[in-house]
Amino acid sequence: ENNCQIANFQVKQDFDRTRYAGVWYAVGKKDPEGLFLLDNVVAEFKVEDDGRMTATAKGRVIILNNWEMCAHMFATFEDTPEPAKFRMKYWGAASYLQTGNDEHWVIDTDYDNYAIHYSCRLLDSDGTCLDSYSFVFSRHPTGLRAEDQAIITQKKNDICLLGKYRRVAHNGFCDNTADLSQQ
Ligand code: AZE
Repeated sequence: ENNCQIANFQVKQDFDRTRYAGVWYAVGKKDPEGLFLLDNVVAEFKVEDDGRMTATAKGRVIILNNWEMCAHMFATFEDTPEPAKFRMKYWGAASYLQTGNDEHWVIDTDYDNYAIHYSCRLLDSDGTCLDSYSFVFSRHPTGLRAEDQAIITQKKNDICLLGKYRRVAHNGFCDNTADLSQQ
């Protein structure tokens, strides 16, 4: 039973951050209000020596005055009592990029092929979300495997965002900057 109250959204059970680590290509996204990553979004998650999760991400953005650039972002994750739910503090390599403190929920992943993430920025008084974003990630830059597509469609429906996603293009726009793994 799901009435779109985010407290009822199921997240990945027994989430394993070590298996989640590594490079993920965004292949689909649902945008929040305001400025956001446009396309060419690639994230790399790590588990630090102290066990905390961190990430870097790149993606094409258009900032003030129609300036198109590749945003290079950093994030640290604060654990919560639920292993698949984090608070993500993030900031840009350049000061004119976005900073924030967002939820980061791993709705589902098989670790080897797909993941779907969810973030609610603004909760309504009835427990539904007024401003959310979500990424569908793949280990493969070419997209999801056919066998994973049905799972992702079901999960989009479960988080009340079915039909709200768009495909994320990868055309090399962010490929010429420093390797993500060196950050
Ligand atoms: C996410 C997961 C990996 C780490 C980070 C992520 C989100 C980044 C943004 C960046 C926005 C930048 C903008 C710049 C002008 C979820 C991919 C940091 C939301 C809008």
